[in-house]
Amino acid sequence: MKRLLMLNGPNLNLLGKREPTIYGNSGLEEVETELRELLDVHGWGLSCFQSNHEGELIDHIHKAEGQFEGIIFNPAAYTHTSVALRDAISAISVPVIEVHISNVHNREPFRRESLLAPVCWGQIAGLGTIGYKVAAQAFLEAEK
Ligand code: CA2
Repeated sequence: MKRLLMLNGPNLNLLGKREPTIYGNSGLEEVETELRELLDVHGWGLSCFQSNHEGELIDHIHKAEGQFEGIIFNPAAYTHTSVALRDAISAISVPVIEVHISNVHNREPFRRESLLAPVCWGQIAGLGTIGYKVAAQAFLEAEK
């Protein structure tokens, strides 16, 4: 069975509980359920992992090699800081789509820079949690 991995970085466990004007009302579990439903229609599986710890995210990226068709990754604040996550993505052959719920381009200037985007297949920002589904659609289309 073809499978995707959804990874979410620090503080995204608070999704739907705080700052709804920026990040919306849906919780992470709801996002995971909707994504699983979408993939299920196409006979694909989904694994999900959220962590507030950089090393745990790196471990999951390493373990994804050979296991998944793609990774949907919201690295949260690590997007703007983590050379280690960039190196982990570079070290695997599984394609990664970077997803941001908010429009990182109309917020503070430091959010405009992603250290990870240059080593990802693509980047989606500003579509709210719909962005995760758009990323899944891209992987489905690419595998047709
Ligand atoms: O827009 C995004 O998805 C971000 O990756 C979210 C990060 C932020 O640092 C990035 O610049 C853009 C922050 C995640 C914090 O998530 C929260 C969710 C609900 C309430 C509070 C924080």
